[in-house]
Amino acid sequence: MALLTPDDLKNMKNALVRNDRLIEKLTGTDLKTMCADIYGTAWRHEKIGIIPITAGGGIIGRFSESLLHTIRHFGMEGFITEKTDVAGYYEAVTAGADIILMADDYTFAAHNIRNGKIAHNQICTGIVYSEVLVRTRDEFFKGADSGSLNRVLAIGIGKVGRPALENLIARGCDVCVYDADPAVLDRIVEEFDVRRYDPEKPQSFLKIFEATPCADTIREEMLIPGAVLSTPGIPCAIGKEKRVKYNVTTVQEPLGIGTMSMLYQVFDKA
Ligand code: NAD
Ligand code: 2YH
Repeated sequence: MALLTPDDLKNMKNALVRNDRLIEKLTGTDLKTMCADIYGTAWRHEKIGIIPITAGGGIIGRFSESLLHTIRHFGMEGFITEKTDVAGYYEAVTAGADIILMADDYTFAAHNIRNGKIAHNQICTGIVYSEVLVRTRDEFFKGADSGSLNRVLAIGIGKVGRPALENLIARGCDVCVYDADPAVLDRIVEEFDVRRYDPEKPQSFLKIFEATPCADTIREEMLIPGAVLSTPGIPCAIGKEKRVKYNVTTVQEPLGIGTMSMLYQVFDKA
């Protein structure tokens, strides 16, 4: 299980602003509007309680603070409990929290204690990053071959990649999959109507989704110049040199985009 580190979060404030603007440029709507549209929900001034959790690897520096920053950046109300764990849960509920955010080493959950809805970070992250590709407007890819616009390469079909893949298929994309684990790849091509990416017979793409814990997973031959890469994977799947050489637009941020997706999943219907 890849745990976030304080270092992963040190530039998240800038990254959140940059990525929100980028999402608007690509899709025509900002992150908040996009999440509301994905889930058909709306924020109705629910108060969000963030509980630091000491279990397992313990408190991660900047984690709760980054969640609070995300909430406030998007104009919502929230607080971090002074106490941790069960005492923090009691504090959050008695202080009037409608939604609880908390994470241990395995699960980062949002629980709306008014309507009972619960969201999982890995699922919601996969959904929102894959939706960025689905919603990127064709005009963004000036002069591109129209056959490439619906094709997506999905790399890393784990706990984030799988819900992303399911969403891409449900949204009508023609998906090619790659995972470094041959057993995962075999299972996925058997289960879903998708093609396997064969590194021996490279293909190039305008739209790439990536969710692995490895750097540099995007090979040059996978890229059509001007491609959009939507990747929650940490560290980033592409280095600066390749990004510049192929003019790749990269959506990547370590925590806030997935958190917004979780919150909108647990809000009430619009
Ligand atoms: P996971 O372990 O469940 O899945 C990762 C998948 O990637 C596995 O199937 C693995 O075989 C595959 N893989 C590993 N190395 C590869 C490589 N070099 N090439 C191709 N495939 C490779 O992990 P996960 O929970 O799905 O998380 C994936 C990444 O997303 C992690 O880096 C995690 O920290 C990150 N993440 C980010 C956010 C965010 O908000 N940005 C949220 C959740 C997870
Ligand atoms: O980073 C994690 C895990 N990988 C689960 C999240 C899935 N993307 N957990 C964060 C732990 C936070 C810590 N317990 C705290 O500071 O409260």
